[in-house]
Amino acid sequence: MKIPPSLVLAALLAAIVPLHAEELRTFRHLQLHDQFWSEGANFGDLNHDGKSDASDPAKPWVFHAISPNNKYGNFTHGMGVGDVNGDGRMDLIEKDGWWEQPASLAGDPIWVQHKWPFGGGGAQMYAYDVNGDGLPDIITSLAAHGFGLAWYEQYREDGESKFREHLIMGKEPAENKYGVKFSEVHALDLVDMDGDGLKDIVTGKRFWSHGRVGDPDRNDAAVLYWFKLVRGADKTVDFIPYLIDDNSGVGTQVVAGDINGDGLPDVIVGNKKGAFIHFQEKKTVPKEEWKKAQPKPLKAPGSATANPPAADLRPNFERWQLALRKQGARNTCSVFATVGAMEYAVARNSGGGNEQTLTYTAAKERMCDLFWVE
Ligand SMILES: [Ca+2]
Ligand SMILES: [Ca+2]
Ligand SMILES: [Ca+2]
Ligand SMILES: [Ca+2]
Repeated sequence: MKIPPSLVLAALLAAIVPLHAEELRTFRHLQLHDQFWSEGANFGDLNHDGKSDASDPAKPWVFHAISPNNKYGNFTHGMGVGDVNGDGRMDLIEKDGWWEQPASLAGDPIWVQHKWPFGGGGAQMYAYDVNGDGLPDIITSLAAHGFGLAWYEQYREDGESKFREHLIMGKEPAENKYGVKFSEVHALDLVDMDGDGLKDIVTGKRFWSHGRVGDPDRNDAAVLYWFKLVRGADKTVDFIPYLIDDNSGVGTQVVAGDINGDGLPDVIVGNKKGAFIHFQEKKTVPKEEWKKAQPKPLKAPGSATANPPAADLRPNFERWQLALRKQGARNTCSVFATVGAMEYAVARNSGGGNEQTLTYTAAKERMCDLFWVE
């Protein structure tokens, strides 16, 4: 019997190749450029050809200068890509202003610089019409290693783009409507987190940017928030801070997107705390429970339930012949310490000595806790 050659080949292959072969996946390392330093990067279709400019990442990327060599540092903070003037061409945004993309990129022209101070150097910056008036505004953190988050409302004056700063969050809790503050605002994403059609800010604290030293409040909780953009009927804007987590924060980047395919944007973080995915979940709850979970605005100064304004008690202490002393790190004077001081003064003036009350005795020892700060 003559055996067909194809059968011979099949038998040979079966002997060589294991029956249950597995797929092995490997990855190629591709270096895009040999000179690139930055504390953050953005992708965008800068040359408006309809394709992301990283559409063929396998080929070396070509460097196009858009500015003179301004001796930017290796660790420059605050940069973004967005159409600032609304002409359909993507502009470059940085902490000192924005660079307007010219009509043609042929010959690599220098882009037109429009100087404007957008903080001291934050993280990823965005052009987005926050208040819905048709003009793109700028969203940025004010200091990657300090404090501050703001949006800059664009307005036009004699055809020029100008910007009005609206602080969302500062150094003190009172600078945010809801009392939120954190430092090291080193990464931002701008994503519609709740699907209401308005983009929201995702940001948080980059815990220990420089390790144990350097950055203010570096040991505070590594919080991660999304700030929900709400436009009021009266054209006002609110960013409601919803806490996502308090033990992860952000890195030099934070990315929000739907990771598990359920339609809800999730948040992914890598930093000195570790690597995290925060899956967004949605559930229907009774109205009371929902209300309880809402961030509460700080009480307005002067309202019936507001905290009393700070009082200067120095004239009283002078009258009671109590020495003024600096109180140390805290910049408030506790009511207990103040009452203790008054008891001390009363007891001394009535000849009761130093042992009249326990509080009074303690107060004498704790005098350094008292009074005022320059
Ligand atoms: Ca533009
Ligand atoms: Ca606007
Ligand atoms: Ca939204
Ligand atoms: Ca999801």
